[in-house]
Amino acid sequence: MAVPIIDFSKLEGEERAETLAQIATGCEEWGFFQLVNHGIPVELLERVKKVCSECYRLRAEGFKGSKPVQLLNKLVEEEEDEAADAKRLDDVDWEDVFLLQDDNEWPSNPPEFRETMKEYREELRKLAEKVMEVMDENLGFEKGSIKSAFSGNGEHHPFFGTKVSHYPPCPRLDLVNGLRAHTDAGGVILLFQDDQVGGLQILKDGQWIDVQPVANAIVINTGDQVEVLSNGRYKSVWHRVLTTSDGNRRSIASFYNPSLKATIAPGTNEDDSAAALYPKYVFGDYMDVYVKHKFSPKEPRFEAVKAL
Ligand SMILES: O=C(O)CCC(=O)C(=O)O
Ligand SMILES: [Fe+2]
Repeated sequence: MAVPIIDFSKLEGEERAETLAQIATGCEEWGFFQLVNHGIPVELLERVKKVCSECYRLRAEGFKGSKPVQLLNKLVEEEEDEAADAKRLDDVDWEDVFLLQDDNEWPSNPPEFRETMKEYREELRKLAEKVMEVMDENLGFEKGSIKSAFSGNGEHHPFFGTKVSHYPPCPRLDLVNGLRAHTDAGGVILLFQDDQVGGLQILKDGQWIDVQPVANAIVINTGDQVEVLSNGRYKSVWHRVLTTSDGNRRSIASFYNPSLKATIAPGTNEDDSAAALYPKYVFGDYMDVYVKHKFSPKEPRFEAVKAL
């Protein structure tokens, strides 16, 4: 059983109908799928890998003094002293991470980092919007509906953030996760994962299965807000990253989310509200709940915003 791999270029040709159907299956049955021939130049992807790895190399000393490393060292010491089994660390992730947004400070080294990542983000933003239009079509929404919902009918800007992560080698795989299990809060997530080192897993029919590394593919998944807009047809799926002992996994996740001011509700018109399985709320309120309960089930988050 493997996460579907879909040739996005076929959307333009004779196999359009099959490709739409594959994406519909990816959204409905998996919540995750991998796109190949997605139109992002391989040459750009190669530059992205290079600048992110270099940027991490320049930051790596910093990770050695970070909270997960300190906590793990402490736990291992305690284990040695007490000759007892150490408890897992359940409140940290073994991850070196920073976020790129339109309006924050980006690393200035290596010198090509900013220009490369700006170019990459523009490409990814366009790809996200194309994927959202496919979802519109598959869900029977008017073209542009999801984007419009995310922008509060054009009054605000959707959020677009890119998280540059590295999961350094970890000495105790049994004691800490790369990233704890969660569903994503937002809209559509586009992940450029390491083509050598695996570790990402999704929960499918009660089993954790690997999202196999595929060189230069972009992994797409949907977050809690697409679950609400689709009234439960496209469920956000639990995923996690395992630590590895020898690899150093690079992963670059771009989040195309609603504006914090956008109102989110099932469907695209008032007629849908009767059969709505989810509440209507402002995305910023959802995020206030999410940041406190990211690693817990999503249903109580929907209940919490419903009660507001
Ligand atoms: O690094 C990965 O592969 C997954 C990242 C992720 O799930 C997240 O940042 O929400
Ligand atoms: Fe995630």
